[in-house]
Amino acid sequence: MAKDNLYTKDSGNAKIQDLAKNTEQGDGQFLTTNHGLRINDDQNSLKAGERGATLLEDFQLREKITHFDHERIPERIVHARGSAAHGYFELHESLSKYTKAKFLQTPGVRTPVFVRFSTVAGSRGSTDLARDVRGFSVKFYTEEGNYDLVGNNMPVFFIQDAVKFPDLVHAVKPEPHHEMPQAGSAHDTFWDFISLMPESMHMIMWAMSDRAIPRSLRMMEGFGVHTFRLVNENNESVFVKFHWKPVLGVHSVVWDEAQKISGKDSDFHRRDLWEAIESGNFPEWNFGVQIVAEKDEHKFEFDLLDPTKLIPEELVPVQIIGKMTLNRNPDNFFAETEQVAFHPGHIVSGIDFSNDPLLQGRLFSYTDTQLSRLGGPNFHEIPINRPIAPVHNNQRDGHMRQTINEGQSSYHPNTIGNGCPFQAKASEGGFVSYNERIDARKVRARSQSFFDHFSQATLFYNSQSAFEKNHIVNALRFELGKLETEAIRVRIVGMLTQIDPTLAAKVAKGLGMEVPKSPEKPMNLSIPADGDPKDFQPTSVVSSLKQSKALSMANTVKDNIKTRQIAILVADGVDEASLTAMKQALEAAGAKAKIIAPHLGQINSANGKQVKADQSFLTAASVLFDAVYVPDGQQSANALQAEPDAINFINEAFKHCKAIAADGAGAKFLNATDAGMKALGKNDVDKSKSTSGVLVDGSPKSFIAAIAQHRFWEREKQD
Ligand code: HDE
Repeated sequence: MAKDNLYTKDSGNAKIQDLAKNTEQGDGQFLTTNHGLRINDDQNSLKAGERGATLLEDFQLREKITHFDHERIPERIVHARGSAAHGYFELHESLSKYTKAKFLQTPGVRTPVFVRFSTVAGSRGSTDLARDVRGFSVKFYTEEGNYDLVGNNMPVFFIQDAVKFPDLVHAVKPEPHHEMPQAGSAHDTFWDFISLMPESMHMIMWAMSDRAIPRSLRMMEGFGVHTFRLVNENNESVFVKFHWKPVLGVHSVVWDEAQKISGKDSDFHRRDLWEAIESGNFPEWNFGVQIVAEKDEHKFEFDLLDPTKLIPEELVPVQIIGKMTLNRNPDNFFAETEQVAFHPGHIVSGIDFSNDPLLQGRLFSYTDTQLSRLGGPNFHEIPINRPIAPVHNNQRDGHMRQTINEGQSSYHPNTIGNGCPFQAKASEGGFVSYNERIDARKVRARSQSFFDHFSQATLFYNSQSAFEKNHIVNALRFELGKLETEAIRVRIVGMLTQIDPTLAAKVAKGLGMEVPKSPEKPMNLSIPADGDPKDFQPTSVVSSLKQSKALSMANTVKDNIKTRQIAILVADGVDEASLTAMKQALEAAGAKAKIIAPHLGQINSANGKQVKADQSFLTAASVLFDAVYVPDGQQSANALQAEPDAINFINEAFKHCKAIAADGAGAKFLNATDAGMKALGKNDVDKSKSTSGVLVDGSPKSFIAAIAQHRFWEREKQD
């Protein structure tokens, strides 16, 4: 492929398809063995007579079963459960002032990407709705090689040093003696570890917030987490943090809902991503950077190298420089989503690492893990991992080598191969590490500037709206409530006092315990054998910034209902006009409306027209929808009133603070539900503009405005 074609407007994933794919389609083809022999009978094994034993000679059977026996590869140690999609990144603002990375130079240029989202703790088949951090990995197939931005949906991490990662992961994974619980942090080993790691407290605030239970993978932020470096043509460097901001806003479900979704549809996020792309609703994120000049490295109250800290947007604004769009689902889950191998060390000239000790450790781990997961050193040759930039080097052989290297020389320097492949000068795109000055002693130690473990946890908590704070309190009560060891609860509540005394008091109240008067100093438990305890105490820093708007989801985008799933509850006798008017209005606004009825098939409307049910009450559930509408039609309303599942549908939608609308007799049915009694009985339904999110005037306009609000948290009991 001509190099100059790569960066035209219409370049994109078609190019990846050409270069990296090795597809197989059986359409119109004969069935064959792996060696190309046409198969005549794939229904019966070869036997000594119709009722006789199977013959060892049956090479066809043996090949098929052998391949099947080896179909599984080790799942990822962490981030095993994932979903992915193809797309492109389009640059809007040149970053040439800061970086020489080619894909960040020219506005309008599109770079193909493959993006994998994941949960961390669960196994491959675990639920999407676990309370967990989400991985947000982006592989940019740039002209200069693959660049992987392997981030999360939370901007900080639990630990400061890579050496603690195996401990953290062992603690959160199912407990080793009985392998429980799956994909959950609400158990003793996780909180035992956390109770001894005060540095985790900021991340714990994020993990206990609604960020850990996203409404959709398309509605999560993404963060590079670590501070990285950008390096320009003149070898000048700045520090940078990377951000992905979803165009649809950041939205979450509530914990009760998350647990129910896990039962009703444990593929909820995977399905949502897949269906959005299939229906042409391409997920989009704006890409932003926070730039810090090298001279400003030490001007903050925290250390830029500490991955338990974020840079508040009030201090350094996020500059949006481009947009990512996901527009194609993978063709094959295993070949692409499972075999993709990300690595923070896959970088391109113009981007470099900082000395964040967590990042430094990651630079070792990711190649190492692929060796056991993908079986050998040639995983870069798997189609999804192949760069679109040409690969030439003297690496040879190994398991499953695909490339047939020609020629006599496989070493450098050489004369036999005319010195090829040869090294590239920096001006030719050769990677040169940033020339950072280092003057240091070799020590096993942590910088004092990493010892503030609470100020940003407090900043995060104080930046939350009342309902978000409430959710954090409840999440902590839930998680700690599941513990069997009382002493762990005491230590955690002790640590919470250092974040916010009210938070600690509320959590303690829910657990039926006292806030400890003089909390244990947990760091004493994890100092080196001959360390001095006083050197390891968390230092007390009070953040000058009291609140940061960007940290609260209450301030997110709430201006549209695109891709929202709306349930319309109907039964025989429904008023067809009342149903159709709302359905059309919702769909015109970009939502997906589904008709739910007591049974599948056709429903007879009051005017005799038939309406097709999309789902029955058996297969549908309120937790799988964003809002619910009950159209007019007396007979339909009566039938729904006699249907416990329909009543439950409304009650759950109400409990989960969703918009509910009804028209005519539909409103009478609402009255029969607890939700309707509460909302309507209080008489707080203003016909044009409801603050409770329960609307009974059948107006599509008000319903659409209500759905766009995402949830009506005012309904929740505040503690
Ligand atoms: Fe990872 N991490 N990680 N991690 N990580 C892996 O690599 C590791 C960390 C992240 O969709 C593994 O291929 C260490 C932070 C994502 O395929 C493994 C440390 C962040 C994914 C690994 C960290 C991440 C991984 C497992 C501490 C956010 C999924 C399978 C030093 C910035 C990538 C694999 C995908 C996967 C190691 C910490 C993000 C074992 C040692 C911090 C999104 O190599």
